[in-house]
Amino acid sequence: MRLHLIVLLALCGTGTTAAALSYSLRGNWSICNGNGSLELPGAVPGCVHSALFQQGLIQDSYYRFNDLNYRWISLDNWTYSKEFKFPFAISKWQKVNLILEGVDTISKILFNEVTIGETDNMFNRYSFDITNVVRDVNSIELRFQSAVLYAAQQSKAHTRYPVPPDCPPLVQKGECHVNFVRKEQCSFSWDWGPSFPTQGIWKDVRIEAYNICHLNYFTFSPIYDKSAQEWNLEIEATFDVVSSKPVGGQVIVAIPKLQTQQMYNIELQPGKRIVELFLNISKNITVETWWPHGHGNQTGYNMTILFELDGGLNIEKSAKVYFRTVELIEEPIKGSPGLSFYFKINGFPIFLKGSNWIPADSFQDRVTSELLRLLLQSVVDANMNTLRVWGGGIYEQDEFYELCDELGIMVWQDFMFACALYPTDQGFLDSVRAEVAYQIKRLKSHPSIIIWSGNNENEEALMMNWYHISFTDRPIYIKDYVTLYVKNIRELVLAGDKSRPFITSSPTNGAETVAEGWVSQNPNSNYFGDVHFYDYISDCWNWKVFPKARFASEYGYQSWPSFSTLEKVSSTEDWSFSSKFSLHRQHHEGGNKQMLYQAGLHFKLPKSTDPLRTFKDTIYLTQVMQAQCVKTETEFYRRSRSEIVDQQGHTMGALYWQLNDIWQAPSWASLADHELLCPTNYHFLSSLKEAVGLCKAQITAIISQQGDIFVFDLETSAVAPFVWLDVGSIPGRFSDNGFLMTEKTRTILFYPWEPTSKSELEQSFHVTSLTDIY
Ligand code: BMA
Repeated sequence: MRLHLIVLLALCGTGTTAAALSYSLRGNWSICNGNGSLELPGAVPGCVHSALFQQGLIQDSYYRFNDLNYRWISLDNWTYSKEFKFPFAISKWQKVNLILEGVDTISKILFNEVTIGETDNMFNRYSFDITNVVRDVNSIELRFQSAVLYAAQQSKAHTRYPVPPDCPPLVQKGECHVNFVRKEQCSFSWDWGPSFPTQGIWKDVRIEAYNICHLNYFTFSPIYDKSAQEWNLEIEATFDVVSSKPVGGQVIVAIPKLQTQQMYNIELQPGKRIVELFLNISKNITVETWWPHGHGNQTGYNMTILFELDGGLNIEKSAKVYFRTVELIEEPIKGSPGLSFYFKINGFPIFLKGSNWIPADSFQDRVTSELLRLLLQSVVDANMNTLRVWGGGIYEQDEFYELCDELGIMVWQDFMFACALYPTDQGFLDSVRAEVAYQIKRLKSHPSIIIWSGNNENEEALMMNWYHISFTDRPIYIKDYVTLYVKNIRELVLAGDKSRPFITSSPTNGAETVAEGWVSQNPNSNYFGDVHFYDYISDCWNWKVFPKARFASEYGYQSWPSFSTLEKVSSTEDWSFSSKFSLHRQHHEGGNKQMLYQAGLHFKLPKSTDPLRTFKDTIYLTQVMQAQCVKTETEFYRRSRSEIVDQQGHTMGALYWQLNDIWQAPSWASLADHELLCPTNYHFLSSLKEAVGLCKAQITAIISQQGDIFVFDLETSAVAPFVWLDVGSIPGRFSDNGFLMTEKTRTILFYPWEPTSKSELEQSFHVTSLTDIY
């Protein structure tokens, strides 16, 4: 048996006994369903769906209609259990805690058959004191309740007034009352995603045992003192002191590259204790600041903190510290009413260009480090500098933010509330408060996060009356809104993190929203704050339809994913635009029609005699349409940076909806592969459906290999608009794609994400251009 045991750095200098140990409970657990008819092994971290799949008890959940076929999984109540031996003599430990970094979501926890606690929030970290129940041989059980059933119960119990929406639109085929449970909101379905409200232990689980005292957390914030022109570091360490007497000692903080070392004397009284340290970096030392991608380096400094405490107890921690300032500037603009809304990083105004991030999979155990790295590397390769972690998903894993720090990606971090009103009864608020306090602590040391935002679109939902609330009832909901986002979340942010701004919602009017009592008459105003803008009816080639807003934090158009992506989750009878499958996967009302309508404004719609050809061509055309629309709109926002026209403009951010997909279905997701900092542009003299003289282009490619990169030497027999290169399911990135080929030859590079060969690429290679349809 492999012993998952880490003796922490806290060692007694003289004796042989460790002062703290961490024993991992990751790995194999047993899982069983409510009536005991199904028993199977399951991995932790993991979830029920993944366990069932790994045991061959279900197919791929994303295959065809399996989101509906497997609804029973989320409606059942599952139990996770494990037996294990405690590796050391229990009597040696003053305190033993069970630590759960993430439980999804509603569970009762039994340790040696004693109930030790409950969980109701997948975004919270739980610590339960098991000192009095732990034995040499132990059993642990997490009895889950279906989050769907729990949400229904909670909503039913909320009798004073309804908290809408009750259910998602029918087209989403989702579950109801997600706003009553602190779980990934899109796991009950979204307009681009399936309903898989799974259950499980989705993060680390371990036992921590210690004597004397234990360091629970350690966070830090670099703060720039403008008047003194120097950097300081505010460090906070939270201890659990189990010794009956005060514990004294010294702390030594060192950042060698900044020639900084400081020593502090501390004395910790018994109980939960917070130590606050203030480290000054001499202004004679040059501190290199952290910059967003494209604006400078992402310099970070290694820091160590050593606590030398009574009884020879030494605790050492290390971290990377980055120095940067961020300001949200809301000031009058000459020639335009309202206020600006832009970010200054290290004192410099920066245009935020990027996209919106959603969870990368319905089942987080499938989101690997490699996947995160590939996606985030693609973000910087495409010259973006910002991602918004959208409020309907999850607070991402640590690695996501570490990569954003490293790559220079600024993060707009929503709190996880989206497109709904929320209850504010005490139980709900307590759970949210614990979640928010924990997430601030976990995330605040990351320089990449430049703003906290209270929610996604809830101010708009309330003020634009999405849920048809009568005028007389509205004050109840406004009160709830202010209670949740202002009196609780904002208050916790202000107390816990002074190093970045907070806004209550997105979209919001910023300072104007505050002035109007935290809810604006029109949160989507072009004169204040940020806007979300969607218009599927107007012609997207006409830039006049776009808002000249201060900041566009969401906008976009749907497309279908490539045929090679769909092929894996469908069967032959699904391969037409009007198939049951094509309707089923579309979760946005009227989405398929809207795409064809928008494409039809400028392109001839495919009508081959071969139905499969028509399907593939239609998919291709929706992608061309999406690329053109997003390009036109993005370029409009970039242009609006330096203009005030009709009293509107000075746009300082464009984040399109959305970067990534959760499953293989139509959505707003796209990732453009372009290495140039600005686009090579062209002007079409007419819509392409009216173009004359286009003839079928025969495009060939000679593929060669140069190290890890593959070179595609293309040759065309005619002018070819929107040349799309496809290598099927081989993951990787082309240096350019979807381009206009006016020259006879062109060289494109392919960067594979996994090892592949020239012959594999040759076999999978497929090229399409608009002339194939015409
Ligand atoms: C906005 C987002 C998402 C949604 C998208 C597309 O409302 O915040 O809720 O998926 O538009 O409809």
